[in-house]
Amino acid sequence: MIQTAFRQAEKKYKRGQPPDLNNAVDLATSANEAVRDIQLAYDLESPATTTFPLFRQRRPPAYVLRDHPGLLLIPNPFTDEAQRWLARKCLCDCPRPPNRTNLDAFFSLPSESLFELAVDAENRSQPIVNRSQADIQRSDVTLPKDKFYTQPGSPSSLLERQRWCTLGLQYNWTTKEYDRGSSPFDHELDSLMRAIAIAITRPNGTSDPSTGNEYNGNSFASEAGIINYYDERATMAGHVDKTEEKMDAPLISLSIGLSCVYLIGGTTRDTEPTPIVLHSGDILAMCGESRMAYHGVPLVLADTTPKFLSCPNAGVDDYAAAMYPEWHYFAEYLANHRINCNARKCS
Ligand SMILES: O=C(O)CCC(=O)C(=O)O
Repeated sequence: MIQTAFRQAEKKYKRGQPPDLNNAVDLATSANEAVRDIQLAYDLESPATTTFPLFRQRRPPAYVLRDHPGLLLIPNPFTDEAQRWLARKCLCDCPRPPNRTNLDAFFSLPSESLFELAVDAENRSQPIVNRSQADIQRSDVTLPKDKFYTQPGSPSSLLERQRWCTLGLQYNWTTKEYDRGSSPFDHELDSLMRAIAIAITRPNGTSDPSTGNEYNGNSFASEAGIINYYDERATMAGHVDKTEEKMDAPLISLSIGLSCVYLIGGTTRDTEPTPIVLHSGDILAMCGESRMAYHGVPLVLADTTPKFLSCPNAGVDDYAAAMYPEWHYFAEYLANHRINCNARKCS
């Protein structure tokens, strides 16, 4: 069987132990010929919905991949507090009804997130959320829906099996369409995505269309999104996101926790993809023609979560101290997981 160039690259990274990152674009380690500097034409402004600064700079360094016009990268522009806040959003606020997760088909899940339930179960004396003892008992286990799963799952065992959660318009993985009706998209997360969409509008200004993003970010709204949860062995196969009715708006994607190798190819699997190492806090935006490109994650890189996220005492000296009295639980999760949170405009 003939293997496509994309498949070959996926195999190379899945097999490589230790991984060979020599040809990968890694903006944290060196300048790379595969990318070109671009100037953001608009400020990256912290939205009014958050009470602390999300970004370290208004005009952070930004790049476009030379071989993939429209594939824009902003290496971690976030404050440490913002990354902790994002982790909390992705673990506690978003993966709960009416948003769906991969576990919904098999288990009757309670209204709290599995992360909160797992923490409560371990730490009865100081619950992360204020719930009555009766609530905690009830949500101690989650009931199987199907005879295939005969045992109830404990929150912590199910948390390890939580792979994705859908936001806003709920994506139906069977029909590969968005279901009618929608859950509200987290307002603060949407404000953040809008701020990014505005900042990446026509980088270098109108005289340089070669960056590949002509979209006016003021028109952006997060209508659908996915949060992907990767453990150290998890991968995402190459695919194109093309369910959205209109593809002219950027797909904005954020990484938290472990680094990974991300492959970006062309409109068929025959194009050899460019490997990019994505780190915690990096913003990647698929704009213009790159929006139709095959992409995937063949490898998560162990032991790469920054200390301020993986250290149990992180946050004690800053704003996060009040918000995250139970930070060590987040730290434990983030030390060996990557979270990707992405947003799309569909209409
Ligand atoms: O995890 C990533 O960075 C990519 C996620 C992705 O491609 C998707 O959700 O469609």
